[in-house]
Amino acid sequence: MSVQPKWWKEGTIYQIYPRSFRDSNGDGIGDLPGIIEKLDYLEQLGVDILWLSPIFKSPNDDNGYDISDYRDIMLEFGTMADFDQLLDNVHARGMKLVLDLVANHSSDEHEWFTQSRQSKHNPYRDYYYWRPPGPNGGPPNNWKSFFSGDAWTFDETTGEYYLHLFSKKQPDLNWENPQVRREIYESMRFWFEKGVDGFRMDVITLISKRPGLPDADFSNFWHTAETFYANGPKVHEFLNEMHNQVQRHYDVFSLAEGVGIKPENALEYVGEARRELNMLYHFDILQLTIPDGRFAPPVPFNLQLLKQIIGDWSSVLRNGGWVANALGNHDFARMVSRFGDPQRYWQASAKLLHTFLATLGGTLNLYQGDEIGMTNAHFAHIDEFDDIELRNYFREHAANMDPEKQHAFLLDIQREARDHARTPFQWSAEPQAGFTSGSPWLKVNDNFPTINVAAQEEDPNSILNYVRQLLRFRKAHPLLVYGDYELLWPEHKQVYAYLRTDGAQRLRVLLNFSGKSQTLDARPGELLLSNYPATKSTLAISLKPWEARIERVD
Ligand code: TEU
Ligand code: CA
Repeated sequence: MSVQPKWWKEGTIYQIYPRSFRDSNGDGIGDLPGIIEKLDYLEQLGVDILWLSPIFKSPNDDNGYDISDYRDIMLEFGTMADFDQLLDNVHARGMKLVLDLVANHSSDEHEWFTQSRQSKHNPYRDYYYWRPPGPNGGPPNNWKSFFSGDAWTFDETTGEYYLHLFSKKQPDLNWENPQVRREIYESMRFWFEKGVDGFRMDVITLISKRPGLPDADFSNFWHTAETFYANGPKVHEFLNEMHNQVQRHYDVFSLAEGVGIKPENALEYVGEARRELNMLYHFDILQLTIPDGRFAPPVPFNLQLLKQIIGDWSSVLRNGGWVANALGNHDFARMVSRFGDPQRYWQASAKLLHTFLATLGGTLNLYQGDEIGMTNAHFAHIDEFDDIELRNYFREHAANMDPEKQHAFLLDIQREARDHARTPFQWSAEPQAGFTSGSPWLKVNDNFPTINVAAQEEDPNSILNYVRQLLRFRKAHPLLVYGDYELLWPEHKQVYAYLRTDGAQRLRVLLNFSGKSQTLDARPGELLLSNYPATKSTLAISLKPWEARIERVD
């Protein structure tokens, strides 16, 4: 591999959703001192880079993805002194800290917007997209929001509409305005000067809108989001300017949330020569079972499609691009519930999914709680949900249904709800899973007495200890980061097998994505790691249900 080694390629990223990680002061909301309390745990897990979902001042309409001050800490999470202590403690351990830059939109409570909405001549007016009503007096065009309804809200004060691709409390920033870009770059410098090691960039592919804001076809929202909202005509101009003005002056990295980025256009964003962003995570696997969005009918898990996706993305790595591999984050239901078998093979399937992630080329990106196999929760009533995306969708579609229909509708749409990933981290079997001494902002999953860190800490066969072993193994085998990838038994419907090689060593990964034993017509290799106890080698490879094996082969 001609790839240039980098710390952000070899390091394992661990995403923390601070609101749900650990509450240190009993108000039921996770906070920065809570993260400091758990740095020993994170260091022992073996992760290298902590990505925190937004910690900036916010009214929390979308739990921090609506920023009202880009240079101050959210009240609920603590103070700037807490942040400085967290950053120092993380660096003292040789770990890195990455923040979440939400620059496509701000909060409507940001001073820029409170100014902007005051008058058409306010100096901040053009920080946002304001337009007069359309010919019929309604919104200026037919754009829809990710969070249901129109992407425009009418503002009485100046008799115009403002654009918000997400909630109405998340007005889109006008990146065509050089002053907006300067403000964002200044905010980035503020954190880089403090020593922050990079940014995950929220929906960064949406910052350039189609000129004239023309109508679009919204018959399939997610398709329109990926092909019309994303990858606008100036997105690369803006990102190149951001790189030249800010990023290139620091030893930092940028991780794009790659809405609309495919293997075909990935190198435009993350090709090293492009001097734009360093890596991206894509939605091809995250949306594998929900290709039309989380509330549309799901499609069955398709292993052949997963093999195809990994193959396509491995070409990006081969051609000088870089990706972060994730099976979950704060926007998706729990990976073991989505892609594993939490009922019959919870432990084996969780370990298999981690083995898959840890043996892929690119940067490994874990999400809090997946290392102990946290699962989806059960929500019985709409009031138990926090997420604005689901609550808006429910209100838009079910408000007038009779209670019985409403209940059925809620059971249906909660399958892929984002709240599943946001239930408090399960530390122990103590009240509220040891997350808080108060009452948690979101309910704790009922299974916390059995699924928690304390229960797994001393169990050598736990998911937690397997993940620790996996991360050590990955660190000891850089070919898993930089090596070549070759698919084996491509047609097999239940087994995903591939080679990772660097010309010296050849590691074969065997993953039985099924609840049935499978055999492969090949001699077993030298077993290095498995989620089952080693068995005596036979003439053929036999894989137990959800068995994952890493072997050395000649
Ligand atoms: O997510 C963008 C995005 O596409 C996700 O919101 C998700 O795919 C969506 O729920 C559509 O199904 C980013 C953040 O990760 C997310 O938490 C924010 O809600 C969103 O942007 C707005 O900032
Ligand atoms: Ca707290």
